[in-house]
Amino acid sequence: MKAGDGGAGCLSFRREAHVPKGGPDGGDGGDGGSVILVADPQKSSLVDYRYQHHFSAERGTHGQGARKHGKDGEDLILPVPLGTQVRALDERTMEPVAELGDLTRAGERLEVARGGKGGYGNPHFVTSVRRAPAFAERGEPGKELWIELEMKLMADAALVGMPSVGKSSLVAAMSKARPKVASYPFTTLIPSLGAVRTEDYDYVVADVPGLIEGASAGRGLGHDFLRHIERCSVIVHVVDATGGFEGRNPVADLETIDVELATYDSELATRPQVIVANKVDMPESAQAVAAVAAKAAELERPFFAVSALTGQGIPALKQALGALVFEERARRVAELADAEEPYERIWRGARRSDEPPFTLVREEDGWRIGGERPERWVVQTDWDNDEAVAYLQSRFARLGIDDALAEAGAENGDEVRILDIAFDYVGPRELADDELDGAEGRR
Ligand SMILES: Nc1nc2c(ncn2[C@@H]2O[C@H](COP(=O)(O)OP(=O)(O)OP(=O)(O)O)[C@@H](O)[C@H]2O)c(=O)[nH]1
Ligand SMILES: [Mg+2]
Repeated sequence: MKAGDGGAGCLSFRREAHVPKGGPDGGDGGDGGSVILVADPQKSSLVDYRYQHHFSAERGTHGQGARKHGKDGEDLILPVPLGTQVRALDERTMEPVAELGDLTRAGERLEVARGGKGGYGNPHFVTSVRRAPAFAERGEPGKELWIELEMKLMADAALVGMPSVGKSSLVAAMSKARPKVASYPFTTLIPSLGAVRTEDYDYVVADVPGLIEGASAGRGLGHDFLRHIERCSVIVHVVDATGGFEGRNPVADLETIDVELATYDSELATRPQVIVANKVDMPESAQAVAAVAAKAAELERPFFAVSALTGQGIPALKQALGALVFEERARRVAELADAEEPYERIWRGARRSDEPPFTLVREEDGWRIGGERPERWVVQTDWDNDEAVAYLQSRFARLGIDDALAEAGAENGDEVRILDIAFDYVGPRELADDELDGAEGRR
């Protein structure tokens, strides 16, 4: 991914017949476009990125005379399916080195490579004593990096409920998946996914490890798995119509789990939910089925009585759940189209706001300066222009780099490096007035 370079600021002075000594009037360079990934519910795979591997955003154009600013480059927007994980790769080893993001919500955006800032034109460097600055800034190069995209399968519907109610058995009954099923609680340790197919619908269900009272506070295996439910558009709430282990009351269980979901995230309480009473093959289930059905009616939620063991009621559940999932998908697409501001998250690199303005490291035969600002200043300096270089030195001094070097024991003639540029250290010096009176503008 290559973001657009910033355009160069312009070095120019007004020239008109009746103005003998025109003032500086170089325009600023435009900012380069960024490369942005966006989660698109209409994409179902990463096939667009299988054969094309290089993507770049537009560069900003250069500033011109008469204070004409350059144009900003267009961002490059790359659609990816929901459930795409994004990692930065080391450019030599191609091994992942950082998680950049996880695009799970329709419209979620991730800026993976930021466009370079445009350089300032020479009017920005006017001070009381430097009336005619004969330099301008170069544009900042756009960020460039290799990334890896991985599409994690995301479930449309999550099966939740107390342990041993038969969630994994239901995944097995609805799909070709064969998750582990056993008669003791907490058999499922990580969610298992099953692809459900009916004549009309394709969708994915996941079972979730059994939830218990207090799950939202981290009891049982709860907490980690409630996260998975957040991603699903429909909740399938499963209860055991036999009372199951410990001879439970399915209606009370239903209420308990609802409270846990709502406590974890109040939005989960409004998520479309269907209620499934499982194990209706067992004769003792009849009374509980009627009670759960009544509760479902009261809550105005669709209700299904099924048996994962015999398959009774499973085709009807698959069909109705498919219709609901597709309805939800359509609703989310429409919602996205209406959204004024798409849900946006921007990755701003590993830098933190409380980071020091620069770093100073002793190297074997010299010193190395790092940091976002000094590095950007260096790449934006026109090294063929002495005045620009002098201005850069004054910027360093103002940032405190000279003092830090002196304090660290730098000696005259030591080499000081920033990126791939090396300077000779010339010892502490007094700042001239015009150096203190700098035009920093937005930087
Ligand atoms: N009779 C009967 N038994 C069932 C049915 N569904 C599941 N079971 C049994 O119930 C027990 C628990 O089933 P699982 O599918 O492992 O339950 P789970 O909800 O996934 O359990 P955890 O993963 O531990 O939360 C097993 O012994 C299953 O054989 C059913 O429809 N009828
Ligand atoms: Mg299970």
